[in-house]
Amino acid sequence: MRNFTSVHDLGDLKGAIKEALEVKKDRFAYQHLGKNRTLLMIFFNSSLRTRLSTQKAATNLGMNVIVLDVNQGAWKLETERGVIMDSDKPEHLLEAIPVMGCYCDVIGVRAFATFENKEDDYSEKIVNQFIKYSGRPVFSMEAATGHPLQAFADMITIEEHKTKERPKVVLTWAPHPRALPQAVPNSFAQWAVAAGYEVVITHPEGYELNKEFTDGATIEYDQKKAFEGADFIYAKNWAAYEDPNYGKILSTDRAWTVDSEKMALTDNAFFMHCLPVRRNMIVTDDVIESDRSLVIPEAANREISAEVVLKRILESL
Ligand code: AN0
Ligand code: CP
Repeated sequence: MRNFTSVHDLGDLKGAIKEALEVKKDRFAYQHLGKNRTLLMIFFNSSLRTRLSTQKAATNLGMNVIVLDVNQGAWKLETERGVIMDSDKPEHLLEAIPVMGCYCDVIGVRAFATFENKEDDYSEKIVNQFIKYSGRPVFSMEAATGHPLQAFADMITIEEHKTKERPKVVLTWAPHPRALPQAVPNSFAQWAVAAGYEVVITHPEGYELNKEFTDGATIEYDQKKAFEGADFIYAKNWAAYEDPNYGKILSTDRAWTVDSEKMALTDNAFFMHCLPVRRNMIVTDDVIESDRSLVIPEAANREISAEVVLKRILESL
């Protein structure tokens, strides 16, 4: 595997999850793969888990790691070709990317949707320029339309906790005060369908996601009905996808907050969220603190998903 931006890059998902569970048993078994190899992690946006877990995974594999926060200490980057660069951005991405490629063997990129232009976001303009111009294998650390390292960690976590062959997995929208990308719900829906689960998505009207990612899932606008008999509840906020409201907040209705009353409708479901989470907006304190909450195991599995992805990229060099 050279690049990793989507579930399609992994090939057989079941096989990849199996490989992840093997890596988890002995995460230092592949140190030889990363010797004298350098990972460069580029962040256009903030991060706690991705930053720490990916660096940990790389060091498990014997790699050296460099981290660049583009907005803290690097030159501000122009991303549009053809502009007269007389603004506050002294450097163009078209020079910066190949320069970055000179100093490393693998590049991880975090570049969220900006919500300024839907076409630019959904064509993954930034990550695709890294793939095209860096000369290095590139993997997504959450791009405009997907967060595959998170979805991979979530699938590992579900496999570790499920008690049925085909659990009912519910992705629920929940309120949040700021407009958040569709990357996490897009990937979660797509990967959960690919994993063979029964996938139900519930959200207020107007929050429909891009069908390319939700194909194979059922949409249920009644949140309580969706929760009935669920084995896993995955909460996430996202801003509207459909035009003319792309990137907009249509609701902050706290009737959609996940609480213990709604969890009681499920089949003793586990609660999941990728973090960071706003308590008592997305989920109440008691639900996230309950013994059915998987938020910490999910975060722990980010080290494993990143290690499998880096391992496969290193094997291809
Ligand atoms: C980001 C998002 O919703 O995509 C990152 C989640 C992993 N969350 C925030 O910006 C709060
Ligand atoms: N879940 C996740 O990607 O967290 P960070 O934004 O902190 O990296």
